[in-house]
Amino acid sequence: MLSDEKIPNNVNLSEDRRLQRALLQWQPKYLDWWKEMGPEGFQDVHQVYLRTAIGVHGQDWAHFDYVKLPEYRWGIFLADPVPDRTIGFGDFMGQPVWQEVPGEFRTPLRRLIVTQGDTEPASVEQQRMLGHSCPSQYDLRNLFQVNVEEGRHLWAMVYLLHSYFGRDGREEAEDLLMRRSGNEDKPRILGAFNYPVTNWLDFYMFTTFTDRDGKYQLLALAESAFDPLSRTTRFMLTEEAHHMFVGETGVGRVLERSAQILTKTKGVAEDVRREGAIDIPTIQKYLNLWFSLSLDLFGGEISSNAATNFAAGLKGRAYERKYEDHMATEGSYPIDLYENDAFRREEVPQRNAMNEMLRDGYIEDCEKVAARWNKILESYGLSDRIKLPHRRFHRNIGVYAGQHFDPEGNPVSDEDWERRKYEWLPSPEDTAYVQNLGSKAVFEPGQIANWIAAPSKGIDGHPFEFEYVRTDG
Ligand code: BYC
Repeated sequence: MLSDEKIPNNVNLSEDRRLQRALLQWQPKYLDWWKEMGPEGFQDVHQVYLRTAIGVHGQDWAHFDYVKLPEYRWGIFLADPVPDRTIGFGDFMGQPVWQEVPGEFRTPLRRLIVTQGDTEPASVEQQRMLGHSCPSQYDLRNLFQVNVEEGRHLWAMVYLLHSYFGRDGREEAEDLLMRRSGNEDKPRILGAFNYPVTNWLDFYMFTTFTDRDGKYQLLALAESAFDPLSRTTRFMLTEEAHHMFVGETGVGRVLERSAQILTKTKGVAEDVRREGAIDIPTIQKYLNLWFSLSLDLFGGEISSNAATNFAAGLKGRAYERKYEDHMATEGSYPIDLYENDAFRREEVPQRNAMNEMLRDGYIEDCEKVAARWNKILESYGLSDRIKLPHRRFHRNIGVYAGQHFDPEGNPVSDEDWERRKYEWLPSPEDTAYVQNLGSKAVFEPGQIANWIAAPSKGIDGHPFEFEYVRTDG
């Protein structure tokens, strides 16, 4: 029986019988989905040392304990309301925020919530086989932590759909469990969430770059005039930070292992592979892949959807307060188009360029990550550096889709692209190599695969050697 105790929450679930009933009907379907599409092979006997959200305040918002994955307590938490909060941007700027959905914005708001919600189960589906190739117990635990929290983020969006969108919302909540990442007939909504994540380098890049899109989209939704969406996404950001930590430190440790080998052999990329680790040029190709896939998640550079969402107060910009002009009705934003073999700068009305502005902040954030990775290489005395590709590189959405650019952003012909693409993106051989490293999965506490450096510390004050995953009996 679903009760307050069974769904940890701070939304007075026990006092809302209608919502309780709706969630009661959805919960078993969610669990069926989790058992079918969640981490493969780790559902029954494994107990995982996991963080579970139990509130939204200070240090006490989560607690750590061993739990079997299907028994994780997925809860519903909203950040505390901001007293007298008013709308911070768009046509309704200064008016009180909404506690209900205005009829005229029902469809676009539902669409935003569904799109956000769809990414959460998608990522769990993409990562479901990774447990079998893990480089350490510590990493295995982090994978599952990310997975259960994406599950909780799905709950967060389903809570909004059930609470505020009536029958349509309930139907959408069901559909969120029906689509499948990479399935041709019923794919997930956004491109990157249908792309296979088949090895741990994919996973670390995904959690660095794709989860970071999550950060920026959640920041933009946290500005929403629809207060329940704002409060829900604000709390989701707390969990998102750990996912990006897993990604950034994961890639950092792969780079570090490479650097250790290069300094030892005073050698070249081939030595790294000969020693069974991942060479820097291959790491760069995976970076190019996941950064570009994630750039697409911001939508088109010139977007009337984005303009409508901003005007209506549904979705703002990340850190909206840092802007002086919250109306964005005047002035323009320059976008470089490539047409008839030449670049042409188009001045786009600001509201139509909201996706691009959000992407700018994201790229700036990613630059900082790349700089921190390069510090690792520098600390080993290496001159090798990794670099973000240009925003035009390998794009499938927006004004650069259907054209080819190299990682510096220079146009390349279709023929040159075909000839050179595996200089820039993982080739089938690269993928086979990286994939094969996972055939020697490491499950013993304190052990680490040869292709990655151990982390500098463990989780929740425990050392790396701690038994983060144990089996019954
Ligand atoms: N793939 O006006 P446009 C996360 C569609 S990640 C496929 O250019 P718009 C997480 C678009 O739907 C964060 N289709 O863009 C991370 C539209 O279709 P319709 C997820 C795409 O609408 C890791 C058409 O192209 N949250 O949380 O302004 C693990 C024209 O669209 C794509 C959100 O995305 C694409 N990449 O912006 C777990 C926030 N891009 O209407 C979780 C909510 C665009 O013509 N979503 N299209 O049929 C949004 O704000 C917007 O939907 C988007 C698109 C920013 C995604």
